[in-house]
Amino acid sequence: MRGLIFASSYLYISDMRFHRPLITTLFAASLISLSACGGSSSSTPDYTIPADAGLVVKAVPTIRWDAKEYSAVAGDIKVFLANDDNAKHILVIRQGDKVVGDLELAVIKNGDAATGTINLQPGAYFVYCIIPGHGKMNSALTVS
Ligand SMILES: [Cu+2]
Repeated sequence: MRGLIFASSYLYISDMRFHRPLITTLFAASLISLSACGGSSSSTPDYTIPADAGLVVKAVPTIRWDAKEYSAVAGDIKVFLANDDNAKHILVIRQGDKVVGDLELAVIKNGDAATGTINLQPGAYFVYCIIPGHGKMNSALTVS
């Protein structure tokens, strides 16, 4: 940056005609890089699914999980939740209608992701969203 400032002030002193185009170019370049960062495409998710995730759940439009049934291996299960939907979701694991463990994964907006670990014995569970009105987000989870 020091070099750039020096270069532009040097040009300013030496030749006024070169100064303006340089600043304009720098400004335009920074605008382009800003829009490249801010622009999010729906086809390319912002998150990366951890390789060691034992349970991957995605919220998808409209207010659903991406599967009706999930499965996982008993023990410490790394749960990864991604939001491909546009609403806020909070995932918990339930057995019957009771929450199991203290896992609570929240994803506020599209592109958000959250990771947590829960220890589960073999059995039948549900992947559930505790947001009011999201009762459809209640998929079976078989742990074996
Ligand atoms: Cu939800």
